[in-house]
Amino acid sequence: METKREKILDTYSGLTFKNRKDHVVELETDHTPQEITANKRSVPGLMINRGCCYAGCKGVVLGPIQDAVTLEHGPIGCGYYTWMTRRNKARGINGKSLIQYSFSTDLQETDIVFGGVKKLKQAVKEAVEIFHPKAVFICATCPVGLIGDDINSVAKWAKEEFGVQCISFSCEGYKGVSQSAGHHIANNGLMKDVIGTGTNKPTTPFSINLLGEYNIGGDAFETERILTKIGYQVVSKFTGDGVYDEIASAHLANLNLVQCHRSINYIAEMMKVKYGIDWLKVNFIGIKETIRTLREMAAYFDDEGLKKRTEEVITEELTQIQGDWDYYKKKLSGKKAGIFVGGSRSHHYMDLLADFGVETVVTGYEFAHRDDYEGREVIPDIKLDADTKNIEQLSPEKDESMYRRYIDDDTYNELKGKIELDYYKGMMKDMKKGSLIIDDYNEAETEDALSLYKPDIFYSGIKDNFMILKSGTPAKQMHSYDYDGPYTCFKGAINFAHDTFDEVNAPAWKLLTPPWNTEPTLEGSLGNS
Ligand code: CFN
Ligand code: HCA
Repeated sequence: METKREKILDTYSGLTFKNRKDHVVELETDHTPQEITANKRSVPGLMINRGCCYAGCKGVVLGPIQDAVTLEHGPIGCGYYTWMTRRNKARGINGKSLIQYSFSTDLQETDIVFGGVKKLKQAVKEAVEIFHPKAVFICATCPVGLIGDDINSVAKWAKEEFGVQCISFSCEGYKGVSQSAGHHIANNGLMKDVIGTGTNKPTTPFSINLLGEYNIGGDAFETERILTKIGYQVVSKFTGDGVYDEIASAHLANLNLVQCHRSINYIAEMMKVKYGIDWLKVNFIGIKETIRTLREMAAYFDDEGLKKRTEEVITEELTQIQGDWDYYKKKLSGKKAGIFVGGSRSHHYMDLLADFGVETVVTGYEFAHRDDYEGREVIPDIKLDADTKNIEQLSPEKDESMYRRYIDDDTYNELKGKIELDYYKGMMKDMKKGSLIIDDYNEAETEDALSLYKPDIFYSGIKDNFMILKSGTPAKQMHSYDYDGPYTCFKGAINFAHDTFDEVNAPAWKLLTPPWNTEPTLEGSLGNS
């Protein structure tokens, strides 16, 4: 009998089938990772959900830093596209935050013909004079790379002219295969020019940086509340509610916590090599995951007082939510979910759903790498370059081998047999037989997955959200939380369950009939023969 995976792929013509078949996996056994192809160029013509390199650099990593002007050098559309759609929150410094602005040079045709450097210099000047930012980050878009405007020398000029930090990021949209390339470029720039330049020394030994927390819907606020209550000092956050000087002082913290494992793991590793700071992969999304994370952190610092305080806070927070947790578990248990977002979140939300007895049956990422799906063995302590402090600038194309970056393959293979390797779990390990995993999912595949798996709720991106709602499936948009949140830690988990419960039970769904209830679906002809 044809499997669900085969049904989805059968609608493709030959060449597309050949490309897509390795990106779609149906698990053959419970909790057993299978090989998947990821981090590859998309097929032209398919309606995909990915963003571009510029979106990853400007929109994702740099944009949330609240006292920097992130200036888009390019046509206004790119500035508009990355303008607050992500809904990062920031407290503001002395009542001021720059993240609600969209700064752009608004390049026109004449600038493309005659060059945009003059306009860029003027824009930097105005930004500095009007907004007095801590730094200006110039982010290039596609046309800038094509016409060759020298943004590096403009950044150098601005530094001398205005005495303000100015960094250029050559993150033209066409680079790499997705926004992931932009994460690398932003990370490299922050590592090279910002981290290590600050002097804010932490005052406790339990000092941490929270990496890969972008404060969507206030998530970072809730995580910080719990960490501070236990006694940790949050030196910096990358980059939600981010503050330039705090990020500059990140090298003075004692431990890096990596929440989003896709966008910022590079900085964690580079800081390990350059400053000897260990990092832990954490997850504050999900009640059980939060508890696991807090205990791992306490175990890392190995301090009796800290361990005791951790348990006290866990008990206190659990006591406050237990009634709601039981209630929503009863209401949601047995439901099935679909989740498709960019990188880390699909897996993180799977953990949170499991807390309420909801199984994720259909999932995937836009641009994750193989290890995010399959898990990966890693060498626990990369000390090899610590003496030389030789930080290799990462190439967006080479990141498949990130865990082996500082050693060649021969050394890796030699070590592999001899030392105990750490294992980082990918999403497949948490899924059951028959579940569907799609990499770089597109609209047609999402539609097919909906009709084949009929999830009770679907957590989506911005672009696919309306198509899912129109199919009659309750859906929540997970890039901005549909203006809800926070969803982290204990109270956030209850917020999430509450919003999910409301969505699933909205009376509107009774008025809609999914097309697959009245029309035959998946009628494509075999294109792979
Ligand atoms: S906040 Fe993060 S958690 S940073 Fe990344 S991989 Fe995007 S912007 Mo959209 S919501 Fe999404 Fe992740 Fe990390 Fe956000 S799942 S796609 S690039 N992402
Ligand atoms: C991005 C940002 C994005 C877009 C979401 C979407 C976000 O990577 O370009 O278009 O579905 O969270 O706003 O991921």
